[in-house]
Amino acid sequence: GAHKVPQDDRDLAGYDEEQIRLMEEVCIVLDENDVPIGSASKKVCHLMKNIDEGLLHRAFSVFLFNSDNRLLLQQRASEKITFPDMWTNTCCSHPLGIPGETGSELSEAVQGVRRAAQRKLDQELGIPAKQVPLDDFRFLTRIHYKAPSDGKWGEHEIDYILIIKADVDHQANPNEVQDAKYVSQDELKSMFQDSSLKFTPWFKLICNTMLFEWWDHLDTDLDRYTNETQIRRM
Ligand code: DMA
Ligand code: MN
Repeated sequence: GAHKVPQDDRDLAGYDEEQIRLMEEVCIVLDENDVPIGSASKKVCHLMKNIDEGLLHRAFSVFLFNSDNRLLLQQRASEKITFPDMWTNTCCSHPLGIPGETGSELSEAVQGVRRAAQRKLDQELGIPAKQVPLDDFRFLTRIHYKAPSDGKWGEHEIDYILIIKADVDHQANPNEVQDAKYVSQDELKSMFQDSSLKFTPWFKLICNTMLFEWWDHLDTDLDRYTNETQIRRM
């Protein structure tokens, strides 16, 4: 039979070996209401030809603030297949179609993305799990968005937004992250003025709509923004 091995995959030829391997991860395929309807590889979920046919998957975005309310940003590695070299929020990825990370009830799904967030903060940034306890991740809302990367690849996700306040140790995994830094609101706004810097589309979307309002309310009444049940279509 015509069994395809990943190394012979023409969609992935020329990319970093580790990032090619990660394209075999199993993502959660959704309907428009965030109900899981199946699973597909990370590769299949991020090919624009599939996205153009409506394929949608579950994701998360973490915004980690230290005790001075500075936000940890990362610059994606050049090895990333989608959105390489761009500055973005602390950590983004996908809950996998495995026990503990998936679910159809909102509370179960949130718990699943918390586990995935803890897993990826360690894998991308070397942040020990015990410094980011599951219960400390606050779920804000879900964003349904679509964004092309380079023509061949892109995103089409329902993205769970998580905020955590924690003072952490971090050491970037260079295959994922080429730079990381904490910024104040003013420092982030001046980064946006620097035309030599590129930002991911989902980070820009969240910054242009909700981030600075949440940021202003971190220590006072963030509760009024948490556990939103409506999916924001953007
Ligand atoms: C995917 O992020 C998730 C969002 C919200 C865009 P990513 O491309 O960084 O995923 P991964 O780290 O798993 O490659
Ligand atoms: Mn994705």
